[in-house]
Amino acid sequence: MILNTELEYKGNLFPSKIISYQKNLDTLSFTTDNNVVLQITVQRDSILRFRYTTTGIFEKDFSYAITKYASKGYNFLEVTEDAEKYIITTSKIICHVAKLGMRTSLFDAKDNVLICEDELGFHWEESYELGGDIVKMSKSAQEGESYYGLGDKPVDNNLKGKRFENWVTDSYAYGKNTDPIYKAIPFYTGLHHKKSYGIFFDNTFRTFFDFCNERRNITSFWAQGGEMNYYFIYGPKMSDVVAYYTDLTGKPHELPALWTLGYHQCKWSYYPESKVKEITSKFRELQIPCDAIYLDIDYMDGFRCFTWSKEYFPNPKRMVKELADDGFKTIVIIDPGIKIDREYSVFQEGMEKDYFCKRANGPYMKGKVWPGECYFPDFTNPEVREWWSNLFKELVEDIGVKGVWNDMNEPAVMDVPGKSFPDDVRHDYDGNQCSHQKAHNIYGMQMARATYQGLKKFAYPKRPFVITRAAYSGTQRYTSSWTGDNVASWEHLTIANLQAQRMCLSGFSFIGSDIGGFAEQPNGELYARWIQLGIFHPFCRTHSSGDHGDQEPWAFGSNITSIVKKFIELRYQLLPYLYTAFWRYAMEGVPILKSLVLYDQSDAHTHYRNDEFIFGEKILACPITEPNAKGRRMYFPFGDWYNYWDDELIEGGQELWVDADLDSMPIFVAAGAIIPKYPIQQYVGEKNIDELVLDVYFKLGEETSQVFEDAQDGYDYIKGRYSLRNLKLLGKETSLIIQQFKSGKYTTSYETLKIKFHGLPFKINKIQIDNEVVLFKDAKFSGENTIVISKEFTELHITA
Ligand code: MIG
Repeated sequence: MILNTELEYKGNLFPSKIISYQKNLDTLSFTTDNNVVLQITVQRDSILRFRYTTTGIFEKDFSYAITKYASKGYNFLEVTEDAEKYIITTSKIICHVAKLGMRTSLFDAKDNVLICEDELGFHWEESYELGGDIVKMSKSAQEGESYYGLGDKPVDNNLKGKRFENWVTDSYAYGKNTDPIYKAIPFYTGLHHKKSYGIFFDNTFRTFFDFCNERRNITSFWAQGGEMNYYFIYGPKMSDVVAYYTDLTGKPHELPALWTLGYHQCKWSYYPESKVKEITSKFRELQIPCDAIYLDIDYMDGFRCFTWSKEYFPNPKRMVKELADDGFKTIVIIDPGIKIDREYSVFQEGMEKDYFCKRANGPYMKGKVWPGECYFPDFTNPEVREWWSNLFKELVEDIGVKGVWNDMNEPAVMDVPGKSFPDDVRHDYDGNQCSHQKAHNIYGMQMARATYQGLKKFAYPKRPFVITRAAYSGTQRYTSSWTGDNVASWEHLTIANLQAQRMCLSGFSFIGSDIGGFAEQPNGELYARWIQLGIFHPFCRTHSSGDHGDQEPWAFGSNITSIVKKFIELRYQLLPYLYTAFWRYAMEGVPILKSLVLYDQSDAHTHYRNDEFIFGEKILACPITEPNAKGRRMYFPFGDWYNYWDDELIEGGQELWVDADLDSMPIFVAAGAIIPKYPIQQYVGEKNIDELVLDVYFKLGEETSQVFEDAQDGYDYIKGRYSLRNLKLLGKETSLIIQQFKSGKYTTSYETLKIKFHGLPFKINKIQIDNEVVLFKDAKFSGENTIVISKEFTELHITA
């Protein structure tokens, strides 16, 4: 008898010849004679979904990433064939599917330029260990192609030449190029011949992306299980690709309360209560604006979630109220690990209701985290999410906590290989039971989602606020995020900049880093430089591990304190500008930070830039990321730019030296921009806004700007109670016209606009509003290039 226990190695397997084709409304199916089916679904004219199975049968179609609000529908669809291929045409894309081998090529429908083309195309390897297939896709890189995106990768903007893995991982003190780290966002954009497209590989298993690393002209992606299931998204503008991806995986379900865009102060940990109060009082004493104060794990009783340490926080409700009276919102951390403790109600309930994750053969998934041995709720079960959301009732409704910070939700487990659950742990996956291999990358997302549901319920009628560390595509619908345990080093300041830009390009704009660094301690110079970058990040929070000394704005001497104060004040002045950018992100998926390549992809100089970025629509910022710098060189994208500090005009399309001592940083405003500003407040809502400042930057020609305002919290804006000013500027040699188109039913608290002109090439001789001449004294014009006019104006006309 011959015994053979060696596995037969079949290697890569390929689709053979297409033998049948079917069209069912928006879905086209192609079947090969070796039983591979390719389903192409037309999501929109510019989005095609490609789904493959090797068994003739597809899994149940389920995705945590795709939102039910995603736009669907197309204007045009035609399928034809010739001897070699099928040809699918929408109004934006032409797709060829080869009859032999099933390879696809995608073209711009307008000019027939080849955008994206299979090399080997779809292929697979059978996986004896895991069952199913390792699914693979390879594409030919086009000439001069660059790649961007992939979530939180701490690498240079352009991904070309690198290989990555997506497996959500607790990564204390990660460094440049560490991979993978906390997030799995399997979405990238490609750019060549000035045209951009995106690929979203919606597969939650461990996935890999190779951008011309293994083979010089080949880009590939693959997963350790599940289906080859990806969306091809065509621009050709990269900003549209990102907006379409964000539409598909979801925009934030509501605008953030304005205060969440203020400055946040955090540390591991501020306790007891007296320490918290000492910190908050110091902010007010020094008049450094701050809206939120954080309680890290030590506020709890033995790290039991939803409890308080009686010793450190004897009366949380009173404390939270007192902090609120002083303008501080209290935010608390909540981890997934539930302490094994029969006296602890959350543990009891989780046991009674069978809500904790289990191993393949039945035992609970036991793991050590801060509380000691813990069990972990299966957040992939909708009933568990509902239960979890209700646990926030007391914290939010009764005690008055305003935000919840989800940490360790990769999930992180201490002292075990892989620092997480083993692969065999079972998950409900919303009724699609599976192992941790499939659920790992979305576990943290589902925890954040359940937390969000709780906040939404109990903070009502105010808006929810959640922060998460782990994320998968689509998590941006529920929560903000930070970049995890970084380090107080100059290199990490660069990394924070790259990560925030990359997250914005990956559909997740509500992002920030631990300002100053989590591990180790920055010196004052590094801290000041980091604050300068941090005020341009949508989420703006100082956080540190605390074991290396203090990291508050005043911890580095009075010189640094005043620099930090100045920049946090600038953040507060720019709140209406940032809020407007956030509104555009939440409505249209426009990223809040734009890497230069996303801002102007037609300029090849932008393809490898890392440091400069556009904040909102009109502000160009570039952090100083080296010690002892008196300035730096930076690239100016095309257009004219005003230096924010002295209004000097700079012509774009070149690299220049910019002075920036420690009390300054390179900030520029696009010519023609109208930037709204609020007065400096110690916290959002401290002052009644009784005048809106509009900084108007002259341009020869036309430009439009927007200002979006509402009640700053609550849901009335959804019912139309917002104020949107569309402002159109038209500059000529001797005149400037600003037209205002207003919409929305919200009445702003102020009656007047204070307009400050920058770079006016002429002396104001005449002011007209809505075709009537206005006296200088009525417009409070005193020669300073500042006038005050009614907020209701429709046309302002100033002339030499
Ligand atoms: O094992 O809660 O990233 O922000 O301060 C460390 C303590 C757990 C990691 C988080 C960090 C937080 C810390 N946490």
